[in-house]
Amino acid sequence: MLSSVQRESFTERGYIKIVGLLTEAEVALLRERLEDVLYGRVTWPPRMFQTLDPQKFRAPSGLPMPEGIQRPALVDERFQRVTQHPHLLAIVRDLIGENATLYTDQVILKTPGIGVETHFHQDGFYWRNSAERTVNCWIALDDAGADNGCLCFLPGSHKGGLVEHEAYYDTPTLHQGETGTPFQRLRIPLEQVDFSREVPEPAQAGDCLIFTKYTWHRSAPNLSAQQRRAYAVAFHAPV
Ligand SMILES: O=C(O)CCC(=O)C(=O)O
Repeated sequence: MLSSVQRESFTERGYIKIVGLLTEAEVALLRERLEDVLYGRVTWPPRMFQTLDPQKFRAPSGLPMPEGIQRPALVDERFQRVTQHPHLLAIVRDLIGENATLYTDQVILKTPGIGVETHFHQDGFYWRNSAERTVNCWIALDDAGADNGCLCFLPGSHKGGLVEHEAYYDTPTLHQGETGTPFQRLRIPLEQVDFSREVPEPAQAGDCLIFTKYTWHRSAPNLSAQQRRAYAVAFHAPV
């Protein structure tokens, strides 16, 4: 399924890009569902959301503006279908083994003109008890470039294992959808990052970046007028 060059790149750099994993039509179905959420045509439980400050920002539905949505595949068939996508599963099984199954999933929406920065982190620090072979598959739902917050990686960073993270509040602060209270995230302390080694990875809608749970990655704020939505699906292969 993957070429030896792709497999080697994953091993050496800690990530690979799969161009055109989803078709335009498949991406359109997911975007449409996210519009349904923003416009209140479907209602998902508030506990699924991380939002911008509800005192300052509202979606067209009048509800708090989501920046993150946890586990959409549990409530929505369109997202669930992506977690069972034969091409994606074949690639993931090629990378981490035949017993790979869904670990978690989330949507990340970077609201145009605001969309908060995500600092360098390792997903494995959030997923402390995850299997050694756990990968995140980040699928662009819009074209993502330097101006609207594409992912940036530190190639080879996965080889150093887990490093200590610190908790931080975003600017502007994210809030927990259920309680409306400010929400902390985790990052590698900024002074430990060699930013001269980072590699931005622009992606077109439908492309997928697959990276290990140890790979350092981040994304800049979306200061453009363009949307930058993504669907990240993680798979693990427990021993
Ligand atoms: O979509 C983003 O900007 C950040 C995504 C991310 O860090 C992740 O999925 O682990």
